Amino acid sequence: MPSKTAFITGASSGIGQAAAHQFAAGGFDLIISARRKSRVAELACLLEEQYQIKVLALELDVRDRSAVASTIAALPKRWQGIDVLVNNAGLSRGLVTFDEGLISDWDEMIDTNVKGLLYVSRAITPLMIKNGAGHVINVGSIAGHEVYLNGAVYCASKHAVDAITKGMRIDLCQHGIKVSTVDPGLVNTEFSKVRFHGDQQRADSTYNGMTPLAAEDVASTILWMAQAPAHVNIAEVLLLPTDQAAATVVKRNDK
Ligand code: NDP
Ligand code: 8X3
Repeated sequence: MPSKTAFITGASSGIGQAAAHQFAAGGFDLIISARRKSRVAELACLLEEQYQIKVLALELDVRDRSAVASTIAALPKRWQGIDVLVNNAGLSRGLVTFDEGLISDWDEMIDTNVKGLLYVSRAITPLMIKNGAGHVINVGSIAGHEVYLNGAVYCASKHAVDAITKGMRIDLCQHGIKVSTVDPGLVNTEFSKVRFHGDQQRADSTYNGMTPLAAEDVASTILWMAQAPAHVNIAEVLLLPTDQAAATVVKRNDK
């Protein structure tokens, strides 16, 4: 049986990188992308060697509309049969009240989490339609289910991902394309360091006294969704650490 191909955005770190490992172990050929080319290039070499699969590493800023369109249009024919798209690239910037929010942070979140996901999906779903099948798995968040203090714009961006997921599912159903979302709670990745503009101490304090999800926990869920039988769409998974009951309800063993 020919191998399947998965395209994973934001594969240079965290959930995307872990997903690349797990899809590779599952026998998928991979297109992996991120802005940090050296990281995805290194990962590609490692995965090809470890799992005897083919990996194409792309430098791609999902906010760059024309780069997204031209990069995907220029994919060699061999890479145009994309079975699974994991829209994972995303970030949070800042955790402050609305009146103190930096508009540059808001732009970055909306441009990446919402517009970037749209650009990539718009370029790849016509290829899936041409192939007569496909599966788009969006990485949403508990922040797409709830709004919490100081998180208005990040939460808005993930609420938008939720709406886009539902809309894509409705529009693409007629073409046999599955559209799903995995919505994690707290996951210990580079996410909090990015949110706090590089403040590692503040980032680490996010997980004080609790056990967060690991990137691998989310990655194995994404792979499970991708490997469901053709007639089954695992449409939505809310994935929380046992220590987390809601966005801001976290059991902590404070010293
Ligand atoms: P990381 O910061 O570890 O990884 C984020 C990835 O996104 C990196 O590979 C980064 O690559 C990529 N990325 C960011 N901006 C862009 C861009 N403009 N173009 C292309 N790639 C980009 O965080 P996570 O792994 O945690 O985050 C992955 C997804 O999971 C995000 O969508 C996030 O919102 C979501 N999520 C995270 C949770 C958490 O608690 N960690 C919980 C719920 C959801 P590079 O910088 O090299 O471009
Ligand atoms: C990331 C998890 O709780 O910081 O989406 O919104 S949270």
